[in-house]
Amino acid sequence: MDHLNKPEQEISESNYLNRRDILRGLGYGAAGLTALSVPGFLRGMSGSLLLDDEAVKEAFKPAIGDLHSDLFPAKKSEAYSIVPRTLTEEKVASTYNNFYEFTTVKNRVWQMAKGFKATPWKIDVGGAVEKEFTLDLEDLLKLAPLEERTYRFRCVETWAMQVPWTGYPLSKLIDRCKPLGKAKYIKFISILDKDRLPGQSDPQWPWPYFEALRLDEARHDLAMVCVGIFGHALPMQFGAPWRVIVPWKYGYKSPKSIVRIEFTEEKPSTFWNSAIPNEYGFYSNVDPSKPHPRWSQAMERDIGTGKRRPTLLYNGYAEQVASLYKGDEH
Ligand SMILES: Nc1nc2c(c(=O)[nH]1)N[C@H]1C(S)=C(S)[C@@H](COP(=O)(O)O)O[C@H]1N2
Ligand SMILES: [Mo]
Repeated sequence: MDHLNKPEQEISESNYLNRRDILRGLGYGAAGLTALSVPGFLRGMSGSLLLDDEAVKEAFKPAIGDLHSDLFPAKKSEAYSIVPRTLTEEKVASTYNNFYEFTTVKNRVWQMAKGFKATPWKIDVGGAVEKEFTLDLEDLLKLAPLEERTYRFRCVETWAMQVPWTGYPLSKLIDRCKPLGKAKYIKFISILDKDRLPGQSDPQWPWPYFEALRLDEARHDLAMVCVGIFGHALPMQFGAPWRVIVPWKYGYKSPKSIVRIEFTEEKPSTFWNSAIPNEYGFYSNVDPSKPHPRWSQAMERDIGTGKRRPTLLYNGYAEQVASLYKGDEH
């Protein structure tokens, strides 16, 4: 695997994360590794490479246990089952995550999330809706037929993968929420639970995680309510019991473990935009021609093969979504 030895420029959404935090996170002391070796070492190590099969199976366990296991695996979507690339292996995708509520160290998220119970779960719906109400997990899972869709996924940090998500179009959930005609945006708020989420003790972040979409983006057929991956309900590291998946945008626009939805007339702020406004905008559509202030977006790295390839405009979904945007909306 060529990426194992390749020293790379350190790419991280969190600009304050320093080398000592990384080493501590990996369980190493400060001695022994040279500064140059660290970023390459971290990048190349998907975690799974060092794990035996038994340990990795822990990473595949649904955070809702056996509940509703009869709904999985769901039927493959005819429209979205083919990806012109190799599917990312489950053990790779399940051990390389961004979920800052647990830790900023990607290959440790799954271990810290192990045993986290995502039941019971409630979702409050509010803001510009006919009537505020609360959904439970069963309502959410049965709101529309589940299907499996294989999408490309691209983090703003330049890593990328291809995985089969299970869920249904977000538009079905929006319809169920009955937003008022004046609603223009949908906002998602993730779980807040300092006792169970160690990352939320870090005061540098505006907890809880929150994200938003323009309502017409959210209603696009590609945008998904996601409740499963690789044919089973979501393990915690993927944002159990449900998250949103928006495959043409950078990964941070796909919020995990959502407990509240709000409809608004004004454009909401978002977690990353409020934390580091000059680096993360609202639209955040994947675009190889628009560099991040600290790195190029021209190329991406596949976490399965370690290979680099050119980034695709709208992450390869330009044909479907380009018409949603005017020139300045990136
Ligand atoms: N609640 C919450 N949602 C989140 C994040 C997070 O830290 N917290 N990270 C985001 C980022 S930066 C990415 S790239 C994706 C990663 O999704 P994955 O770990 O399932 O691949 O989740 C996004 N959703
Ligand atoms: Mo990301």
